[in-house]
Amino acid sequence: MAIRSFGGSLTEKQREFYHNEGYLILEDLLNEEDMMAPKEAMQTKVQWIADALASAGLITDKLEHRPFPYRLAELFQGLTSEDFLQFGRSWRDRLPGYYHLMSNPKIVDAVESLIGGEIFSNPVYNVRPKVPGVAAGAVPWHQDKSYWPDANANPVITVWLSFIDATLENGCLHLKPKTQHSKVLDWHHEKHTGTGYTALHDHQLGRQKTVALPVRAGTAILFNDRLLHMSTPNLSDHVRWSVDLRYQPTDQDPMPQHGAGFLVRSREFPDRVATLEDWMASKPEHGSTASV
Ligand SMILES: O=C(O)CCC(=O)C(=O)O
Repeated sequence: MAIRSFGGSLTEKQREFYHNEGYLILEDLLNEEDMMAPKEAMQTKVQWIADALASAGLITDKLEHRPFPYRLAELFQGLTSEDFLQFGRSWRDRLPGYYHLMSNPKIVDAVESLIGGEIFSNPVYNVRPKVPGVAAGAVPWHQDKSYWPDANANPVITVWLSFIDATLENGCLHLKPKTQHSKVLDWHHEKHTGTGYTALHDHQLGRQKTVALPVRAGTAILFNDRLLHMSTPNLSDHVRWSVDLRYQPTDQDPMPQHGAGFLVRSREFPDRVATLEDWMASKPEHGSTASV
């Protein structure tokens, strides 16, 4: 099948790989400067958590001087998974650093190559602090589509980004190439992590081989929302920080039941692209009065 050609930053070969395999790795897509604002947002949240743990009498030292990969892990040493989960297994705070990440032209240019220049940033994004010892860090086999089965949005592209080196030890992403054409499989909610992830049984996974994807910090992994994927537990002494973002064409279901997404690029109506202020106010477009 001929693959429709759009602009953007991907080569023909990369687009072909994505369409054939269902995923694509963009090594070192982001540099330190690109990662600075989102990391600041993550650190803001870690500070809120440290303050909350101290106020609750669960810790006495907020570990303010510990480095980014270690601080959150060490704050929860000796505490329980429930203590951790009260802050959410993944985060979606309206902090400016996340808008800057979602709007980063390096990311949006790559997405444009796959879906064209009218791009909506889907409300479902997750900042994932995978903390050692917290069962919810390991994500069971699933298709992202199981989280929005009724949404008339296709394609939805996940852009998964590592903020520290993701390794086999700290629980990198694993996926099954070429499974993107499968139907949405019957999923269930797992019961052992405390978060009710959507999950598939082993017998539903088919014969396609599993590929583990250890990647350096700053790398992006793009994949389709029907592709089977999972991640393993964090067996290291630090947090495996990642963010997964999602994008789709603007003529698709914006999924307001999941929150407010925003117009991140429009070649046709560039003035309507949501500004930081719009996003902070949950406005999907600039100048629009609609709020979701
Ligand atoms: O980051 C992980 O460990 C899992 C990510 C994932 O399942 C997703 O982005 O859909």
